[in-house]
Amino acid sequence: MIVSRNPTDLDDVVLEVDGATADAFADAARAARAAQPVWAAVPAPIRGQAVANMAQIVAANKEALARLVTREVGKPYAEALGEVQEVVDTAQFFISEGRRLYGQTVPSEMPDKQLFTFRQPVGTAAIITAGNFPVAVPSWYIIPALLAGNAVVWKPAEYAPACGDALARLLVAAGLPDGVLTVVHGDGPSTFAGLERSLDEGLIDKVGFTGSTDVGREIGALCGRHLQSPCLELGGKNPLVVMADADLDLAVEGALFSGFGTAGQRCTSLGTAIVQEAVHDEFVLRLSAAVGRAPMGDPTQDVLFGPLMTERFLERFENEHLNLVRDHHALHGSTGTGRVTAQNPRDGFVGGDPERGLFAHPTLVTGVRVDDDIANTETFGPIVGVARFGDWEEAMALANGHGYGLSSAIYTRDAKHALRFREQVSAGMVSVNNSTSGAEAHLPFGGNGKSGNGSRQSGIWVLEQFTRWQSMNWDYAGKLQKAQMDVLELPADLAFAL
Ligand code: UN1
Repeated sequence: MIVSRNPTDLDDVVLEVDGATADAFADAARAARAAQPVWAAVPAPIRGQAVANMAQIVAANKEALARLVTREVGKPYAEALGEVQEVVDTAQFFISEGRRLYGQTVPSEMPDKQLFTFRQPVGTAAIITAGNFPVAVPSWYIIPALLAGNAVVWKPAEYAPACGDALARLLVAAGLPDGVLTVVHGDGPSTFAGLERSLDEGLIDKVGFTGSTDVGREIGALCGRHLQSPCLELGGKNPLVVMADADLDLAVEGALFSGFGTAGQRCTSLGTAIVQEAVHDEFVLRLSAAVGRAPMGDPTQDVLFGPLMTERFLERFENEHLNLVRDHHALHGSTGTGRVTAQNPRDGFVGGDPERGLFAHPTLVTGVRVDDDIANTETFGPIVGVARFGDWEEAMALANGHGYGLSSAIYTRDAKHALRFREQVSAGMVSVNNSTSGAEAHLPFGGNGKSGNGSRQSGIWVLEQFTRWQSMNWDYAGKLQKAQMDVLELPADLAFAL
């Protein structure tokens, strides 16, 4: 049984649902496999019309869906509204892609022969998503996959099943035939077993996964054994470099939002602020004051961040991530560390009794060095490191040394620093004078190294994940023309004897 609870008030059970067995997962994949050709036969502009309906239906249910996001994962309501809007934006982008999905005409090396390319749907996609963006990130996969003529089996996070059901209901209501989009709930092990069984039986053609690097590795290995390349969107240790010439208040604001917004539970959340010597102490002073003042608490009110999403995240925050703090570090930012309780209160906590929920003090850790565990571990919670640097090489070592490569930011007034940073940073996404988080729905999203396998979501780029190129040649010469034959004789005076 999967029980989803409101992380602001654990007595509030949002949904109880039976978890699917591996067999049930494979059954859903089989049904999707059967439904897919029917859907693929619908002309792409008409599939685009279904996506237009999705945009309208989700927009019409925006507040209700956002309230559910806030209730189920504790995301502040204003952010939850933005998240639902991102689903609408994604749908709006793909409506007209139904009228494009362009292929190409390509010149042939033969006379009387023409060459073409077509985008073909991949087939059946299994999408497995995290709960920190319980509707927006799933929509980044599901909407383009459907538009391109695929069928989808979606496994939402086990701590956000109600958001999963709600979004799927809205999308299906847009006019999808039965079996084209199915939600399967399950825990990690049964989902993995179901995926393995479905791949073994040839029922799944593409896997999309957003989650941890460790699980991504296992999914990558499983897909690799089946000669498939999944779309993997994994963790990050996103750097934010502050140059001495930066607008310091802007940098502080960006660090506060990307470090502690969503309680640090974004794959694009700030990992380490990397601050040039000359402004380091002033930056720390201003950022710790800002963290100290930041409103946290009840996510239905006007707060920077609410609770951690599940007990598992709070437990890891307290027992693993806070344990990365060493003697040479100093802590700032709150009136305590760890869980917010009556004995360990947060000054200015917004809302009722924090002990009813899963609230954690925001923690700023200064004195971080390049080899520290905290500089190299994704922490996925309200904890941010600060490191100081002297020269550029030191800054880049801190920015890239951890081996992740998702998002990054630099604050500077000098174009040459910004451009050099873009060139040298390992991240797939770079912000200049903006926070590490806050991707837009139509710009490529994805990472390198431990953050993914180079796949990209969003905009036209995600179509590479959910379509395959098919090429066609059409010969009307009426006789066999052989390609790859040496048709042009070199003039004799160009033929050297080597
Ligand atoms: C994620 O945390 O998995 O860039 C995605 C952002 C969001 C997406 C984050 N729009 O912060």
